[in-house]
Amino acid sequence: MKVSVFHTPELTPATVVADCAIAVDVLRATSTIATALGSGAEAVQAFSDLNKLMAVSETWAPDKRIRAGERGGSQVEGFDFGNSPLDCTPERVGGRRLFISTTNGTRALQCIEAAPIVLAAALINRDAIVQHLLQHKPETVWIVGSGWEGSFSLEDTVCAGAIVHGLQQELGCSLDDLAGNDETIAAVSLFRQWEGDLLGLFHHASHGKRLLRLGITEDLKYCSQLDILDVLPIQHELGVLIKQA
Ligand code: 3SL
Repeated sequence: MKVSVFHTPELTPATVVADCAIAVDVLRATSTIATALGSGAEAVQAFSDLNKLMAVSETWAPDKRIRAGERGGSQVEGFDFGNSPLDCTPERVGGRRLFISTTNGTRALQCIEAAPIVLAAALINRDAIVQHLLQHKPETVWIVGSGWEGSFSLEDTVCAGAIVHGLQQELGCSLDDLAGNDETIAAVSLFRQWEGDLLGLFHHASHGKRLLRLGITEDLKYCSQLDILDVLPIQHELGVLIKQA
């Protein structure tokens, strides 16, 4: 298995695909997706375009859908949710489809949607991702960070590092055996430096600071937790993720 990390969708190769591609948007889209599925959402359908989300979700009965829309960290007017994982309680999302569009996370998912296996990872479900990779052993794995409007983000990179670190520990191999590019080595180094204080790292991250300015502190705490959710969000049809049983 060779794992390559790409910091943003823009840096991800467009002409080839990996056997397994993993989108990461720790703050907050993939944390929200994993939480919604863990709370019993029927599925999560991701859109980069808000109008398209509206049109497709309109074909669903109102009591079977939740519309989540975020731009710039804030909830889009007219949507049921913004992008807070803490909104995704079993009472609110259970048995419903979550239609979601966010600034960067849903674009990352879209950029890898052609891969044979597409997963959504965050720190909260890191071990579920590691266990899936150990079980299926895809030859090539890409971990694609969402970043922020084309720029590198600390929180997605540390999550990529956490996944590779977890794999390396389970396989007992060297990092060189696993790493498909230099970014992978850098991501693991970042994780090893900060694994004891992931919330502290979020306070240095530009998007962490953006959310804190908006008063979104509880989400940061929640998203900084490692391995608290045994949920594997996997693409079932184009743009639609379900929880793998
Ligand atoms: O960029 C994204 O996709 C988001 O997850 C941003 S936010 O955390 O909802 O502000």
